[in-house]
This record gives sequence, structure tokens and C-alpha cells, in this order.
Amino acid sequence: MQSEIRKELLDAFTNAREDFLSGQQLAELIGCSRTAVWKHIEELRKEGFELEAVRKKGYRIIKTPEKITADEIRLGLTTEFIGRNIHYEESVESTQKIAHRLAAEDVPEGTIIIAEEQRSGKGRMNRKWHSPKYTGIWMSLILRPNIPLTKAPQLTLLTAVAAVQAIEEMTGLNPEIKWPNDILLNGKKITGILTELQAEADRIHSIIIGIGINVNQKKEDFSEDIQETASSLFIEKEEVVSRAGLIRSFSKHFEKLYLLYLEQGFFPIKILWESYAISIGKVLKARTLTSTIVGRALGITDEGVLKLEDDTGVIHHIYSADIEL
Ligand code: BT5
Repeated sequence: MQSEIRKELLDAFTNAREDFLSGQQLAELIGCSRTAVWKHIEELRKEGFELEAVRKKGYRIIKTPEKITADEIRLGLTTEFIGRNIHYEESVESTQKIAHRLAAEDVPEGTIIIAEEQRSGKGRMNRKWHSPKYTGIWMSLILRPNIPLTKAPQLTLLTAVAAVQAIEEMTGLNPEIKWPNDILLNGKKITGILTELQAEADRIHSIIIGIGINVNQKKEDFSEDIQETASSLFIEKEEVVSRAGLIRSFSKHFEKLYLLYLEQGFFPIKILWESYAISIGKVLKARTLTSTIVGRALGITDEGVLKLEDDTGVIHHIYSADIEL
């Protein structure tokens, strides 16, 4: 956990943008002593921030560290509650596991758990999610919406829209969504989403959304089994992308969509989702736990369920499946 002074210091630098802030100004803004300001500035330097200090002008931040730190995410974060409380770890089994524990401890809605590496990252249905160190965004987000259990999958779709918008904003690339939870660039998977619940019979206590984004991996960073099917923003853009910047952008887009969803329901999200979806209109193969259905994707229902029309004209509603294009 960061101290309140540190949080306010980073907010002050965020608001000042490129301007210098003097020790005196910072002390007044934060309501602490100049010595305390100086002490926190030294700590930021130790974390890898570079600060320029100019006599009679003060300080400004000119470079942020390579590793993601909670402080770096906070510098420039414009949200009200998504990403405001950050739990950061160097190496974990899975951020979902920590999120489940924290959710039960009643941390604030919008808390994010981020790790530099996951030793056993989780996909859906007990599959593995590769999460090598310092290369991607491995993060879980805790939400507490007042919605019925059956609507929880809509939040997976909402998350996919937020992730696409953040990737577009940060890279100019145009990813596409494959129902329900894959984000692809040039047909290769760059992002996966895993939605889990803590719930009683008819009431959601928390929704834990896991998001994995391949950011700066090179081809050889992927294990052999996924080298042909996975990609990263670095591979597609041929430039290193700021992970902290991407987390901030995701948080901003997510918060906007989530508030819209709570106010107006799924419909506006559905329109956006369909505008990014690759699968609509195409013939797909959906493997569910019990059967395989081939059909043309007509779209999603207002609940977020995939509609497939088979060649006899029967429309199937797919709640959960793996899709082959
Ligand atoms: C997903 O599962 O796509 C959900 C992934 C969610 C990961 C996040 S990271 C933060 C949070 N903490 C966790 O422990 N998990 C969440 P699924 O649709 O089942 O896809 C899994 C399949 O994708 C695997 O079986 C591989 O084939 C492939 N895969 C694994 N790692 C990948 C990667 N880094 N990039 C692309 N494909 C990958």
C-alpha cells in the first residue's frame, strides 16, 4: 500500500503535467512538511523515476521506471475508482487468486491486482495462461455491481471493448474481438479475459475479471505450443508499448463503459462490441462442453449470448464455448 502523501504527490505531478513544482508548492498542496516531500521524492528516485530538479523552479518527472510500479500507474490516472487502489506484486501464482482473497476482505470496488509475472496464470476451463516476467499486463479487477448472476458474462464483453479501445488509443492498431473473450490482431491472440464470481444463490458479492495482455513479448518469449497462435503489441507494432500507460488507458475506458452499463444496461455496450467483433456473419464452429455446433453467427442477444444459425435454419444460443473461425 502506498502512503497518502505519495499518492497526493503523484496526483500533483499529474495535474502539473510538464510544469515544475517547488518543494514549497508541493508541501502546501499536500499539506505536509517540505522534509516529507523531499523524502518521498528520494523514494521515487530509488524506484527508478528520474526527476529533474531546477533551482528556484522545483521538480518535474522526466522518466518513469521500466518495471510497472503502483506509483507509475497512478501518475496520469484520471479515473474515479477503477485502478485507484492498486495491489502490486513481483511474482504470483495467479492474480485471480489474490483478487479472490482481497474481494472477500471488502477492498474498494475498482481495486486492481497486478503482477510482473504469474507462475501459474489461469485461462478458462483450467487452461494455462503464459505470463512471462516484465512483458505483459497480468491483472485482476474487483467489481461489485448490483446485477443478477445471469448477467455476469456481459462484463466479459464489456471488458473486451475496454481493452480494444485502450489498445487502439495506445498503439493505433485495430484489434478485433472473437466471442466471447479473445482479442486478436492479424488473427493472433493478444489478450484473454477470465471472469470469475463470488456469489450466493442469487446475489453477486464480487466479480473478478482477469485480463492478460501480451504487450512487449518477442516471438521467442512465447512457448512453442502458442508461438503460431499468439502475438504481442510489440510484435504487431514493432515498438515497445508502455504497460503502465496501457493500464491507465484501460482503466479509463473501462470506467466509462461500466458507468454507462450500470445506468443504461447492456444495449450500448452490445452495439460497441458488435462493431469490433470479427465473427458476426461468418460460419463458425462452437465447441461447448456437450456438443459441437456449426453455424453462421447472427450476432449476440441483448444478454450477450451468441446466436448461431445452422444450415437447417435453427438458431442456437451459445452461452459458453470455444470458437473456431
Ligand atoms: C483466456 O483463457 O484467454 C483467459 C486468460 C486470462 C488471463 C488473465 S492474466 C490475469 C489473470 N490471472 C490469471 O491467472 N488469469 C487472468 P482461454 O480462452 O481458456 O485461453 C487459454 C488458451 O490461450 C491456452 O490454452 C493457450 O492455448 C492460449 N494462451 C495461453 N497463454 C497465452 C498468451 N499469453 N497469449 C496468447 N495465447 C495464450
